[in-house]
Amino acid sequence: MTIQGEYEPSPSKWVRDQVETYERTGGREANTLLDTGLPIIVVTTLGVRTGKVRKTPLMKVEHEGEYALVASMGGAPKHPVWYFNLRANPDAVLVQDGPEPFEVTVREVTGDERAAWWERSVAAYPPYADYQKKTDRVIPVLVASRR
Ligand code: F42
Repeated sequence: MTIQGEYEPSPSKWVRDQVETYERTGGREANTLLDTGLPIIVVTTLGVRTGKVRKTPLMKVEHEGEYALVASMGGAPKHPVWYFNLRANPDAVLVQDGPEPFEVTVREVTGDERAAWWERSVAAYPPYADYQKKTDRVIPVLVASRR
């Protein structure tokens, strides 16, 4: 399963290396955030300006077969760029959680639905709560569902 476009690896070396190892081993290696032991997924998006294929590791927040994608970027003041890629191209997205990527459709959640997913996100990765305290922006939560 692919998305049409040229793959442009992340400019950040640790992120690029994580994606490379995760893909090469079908998720058997590089499947946690650094040494936290907490699982990650790899999300493929299409660049909103370049049309290039981008691959972004995110924490795994799974519930009944759907996944939350939390645009936290460590509580930085700005949204990560992949968030805009997803908003612009919500149907050109893959999630890899194990050996093979699969197609998903992505939507941003709000209100009670966001609150429920936020609770699940913090349960999966408690530092998200600290990231929200660090920043004035409301951290976007998107939900990826299999197509
Ligand atoms: N980030 C999170 O926000 N949430 C997480 O849960 C999370 C978990 C995580 C786990 C493991 C890990 O290795 C990394 C993790 N990260 C997490 C970090 C995440 O993988 C991203 O590195 C981070 O969120 C920053 O995302 P970013 O998309 O802002 O990345 C920047 C550095 C980047 O790649 N920039 C590219 C560049 O060349 O500078 C551009 C990428 C791009 O998509 N460009 C678009 C295009 O059209 O191609 C648009 C460009 C534009 O300017 O409009």
